[in-house]
Amino acid sequence: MLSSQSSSHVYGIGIITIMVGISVSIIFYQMYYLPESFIKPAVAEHILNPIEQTNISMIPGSANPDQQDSFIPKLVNIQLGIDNHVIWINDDDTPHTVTPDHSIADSYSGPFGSSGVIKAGEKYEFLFTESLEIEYHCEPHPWMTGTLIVTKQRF
Ligand SMILES: [Cu+2]
Repeated sequence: MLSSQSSSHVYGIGIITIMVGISVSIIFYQMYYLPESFIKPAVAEHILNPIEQTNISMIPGSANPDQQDSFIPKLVNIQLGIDNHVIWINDDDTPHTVTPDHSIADSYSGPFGSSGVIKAGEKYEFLFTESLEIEYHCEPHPWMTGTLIVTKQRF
């Protein structure tokens, strides 16, 4: 008699635990998984992991307005799935920024542009996942300019 009572008690706790577990899973799914899947569009694997990266250097002396070159290369054509992972490297001894002339965002990677200055020796990187054209500059040195043209892969 005693043992059957205690076993039904254990059984009850088991049911409650499962119910709570299911509720928590549903809440977690709705709060975290669903909004995430709505925000992030599905991007093809070859675009998320391109075969090459594009390097753009901020060359020494870029802070000097008399210098012709700053972002090298200045105009870059990028192909999605080939070289759409772009890295700016500050090879100068002065902090610079990568700032779009007009604010622009990639629907997967978010707003484009360095969040603050890129110090000497540091870098800023961005993964492009859709076709767009960006003109950008350096905030403290507006004569430093560059252009990116991102297009779909050409066969
Ligand atoms: Cu600068």
